[in-house]
Amino acid sequence: MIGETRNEFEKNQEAFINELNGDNYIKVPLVGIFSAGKSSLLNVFTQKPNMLPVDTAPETAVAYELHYGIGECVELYREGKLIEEKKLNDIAQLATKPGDIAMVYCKSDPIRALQEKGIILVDMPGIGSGIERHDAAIFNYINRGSSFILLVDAEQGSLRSSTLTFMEELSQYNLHPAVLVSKIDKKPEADVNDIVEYIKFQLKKLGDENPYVDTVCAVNGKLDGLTNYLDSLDANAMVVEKMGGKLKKIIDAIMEQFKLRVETRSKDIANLDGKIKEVEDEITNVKAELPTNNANLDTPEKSTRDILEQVKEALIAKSTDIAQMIVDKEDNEVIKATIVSIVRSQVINSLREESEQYTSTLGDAVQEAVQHLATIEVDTGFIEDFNEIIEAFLPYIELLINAGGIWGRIAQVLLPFLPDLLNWLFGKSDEEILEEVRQKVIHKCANQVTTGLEPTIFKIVAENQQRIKTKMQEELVSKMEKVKDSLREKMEDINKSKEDIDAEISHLNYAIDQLQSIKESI
Ligand SMILES: Nc1nc2c(ncn2[C@@H]2O[C@H](COP(=O)(O)OP(=O)(O)OP(=O)(O)O)[C@@H](O)[C@H]2O)c(=O)[nH]1
Ligand SMILES: [Mg+2]
Repeated sequence: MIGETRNEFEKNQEAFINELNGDNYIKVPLVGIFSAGKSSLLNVFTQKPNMLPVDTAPETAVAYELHYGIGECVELYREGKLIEEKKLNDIAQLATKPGDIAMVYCKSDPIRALQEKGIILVDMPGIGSGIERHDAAIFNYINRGSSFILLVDAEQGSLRSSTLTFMEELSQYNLHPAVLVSKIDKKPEADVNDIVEYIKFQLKKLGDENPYVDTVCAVNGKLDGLTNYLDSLDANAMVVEKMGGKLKKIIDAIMEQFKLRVETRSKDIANLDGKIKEVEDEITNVKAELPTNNANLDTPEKSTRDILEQVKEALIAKSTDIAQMIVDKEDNEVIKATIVSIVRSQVINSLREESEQYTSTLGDAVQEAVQHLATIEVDTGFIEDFNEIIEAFLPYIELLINAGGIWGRIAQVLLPFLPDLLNWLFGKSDEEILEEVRQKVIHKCANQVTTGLEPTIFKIVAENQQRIKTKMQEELVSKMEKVKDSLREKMEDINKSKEDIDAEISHLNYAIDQLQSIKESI
């Protein structure tokens, strides 16, 4: 490797190895409405009856990752930094804040066995246990593509809309949770079977072709639904898939450069000096400004309007469900959690779409603009793979969302309006009530929520567009540097014998073949 390729490889290699040496466990968060029995189930699974706090009131406040450790303790992390440590027995005394992660080190053999398989279970705050708590915790795991387990309380009879909405949200991110029906001691077996079938039907409707639905019971120690699912997870294969893809990209970048060098050295190029100078000038120009041929790009204002319109439509589409929850006098926190779930999944998907659209429009424009450059004569393909640019944006909105407290603000908008509704429902028919509440949801909730979101969405969109531009600029400069490296190498050929040049070219070709076979073996 030479020049820019070597620099790039060294950077990529370091990042890759750091990631490989880092936390490569598959995290499996247990989610579900508050009081569904998540912590109770884990207390039975770990064979540590009183380890995790359990109650009928919303109890679990942050994510608890269950690790094996002989010196039993719990460490509280905030934004990746350790801020507090306690004995495991004092777990309930941690001064937690929404979004914190608690690492629990417990002397539990089932946890050790799971960890050796590469899996870490995570106890999560319940849906409806407070917007900030639940959402900050959930977001930490959604982004990392974890496998979720959704606990559904058998006592509820069927799926509540809050649980359904959350299931829908996960499916929008292509995450298909395994569902476990809990507290089955409270229902006759026939009812439990009906619930299982109904949930399977719901999951299939959401695009999960082969849904995993089973039952558990903390009270009777019935764990096979949980253990069978955990046995079915191949953590190693999941890591290989994720890291293998990254390794292939690193290898591709090297191969691409070797091929370019072979090509450059194998053909006659007139006026090499002039060509190198030309490429250098082009690099300077691209560094100063990305050539875009007046692309018809959406302004941040226009993108923000589009996204908010889609959020509003999503809320309107769900307005009957929300109205039904209000009429049924469901817990306010649960209603808010449902609305936030609808808004969040729409915001994320719309932002992703806008990001893809912006990247491809800008990419096409840049490609067109650089067609006539001397550099591109040698190197035809420019940024074939937009995926990396788009992928990079998810962690970025996570930062903004967590920092901006966006979901808390949505909740503030909803707070004053929900209790109000119940006062004027008296004396009307069910249909009338539902329709009136639905209209209120549309007018108050959809409008206010989207207005409240506007500044944050605008900020994300504007920064994201800038990020895409910068990234594309860097990519283009890097491509041009590689062309320059290969032209320089060709310059040196003037002082070499034909045999030496042929030998070096065949060496490069050999390396290309080797890299190809390594790639195929991953
Ligand atoms: N009958 C019965 N009750 C259960 C079972 N599992 C849990 N419970 C009870 O349900 C209540 C809530 O249990 P938790 O384990 O705190 O529920 P959770 O899902 O962790 O709740 P949050 O942390 O608040 O989201 C407690 O009073 C438990 O005793 C079960 O299998 N059967
Ligand atoms: Mg709990």
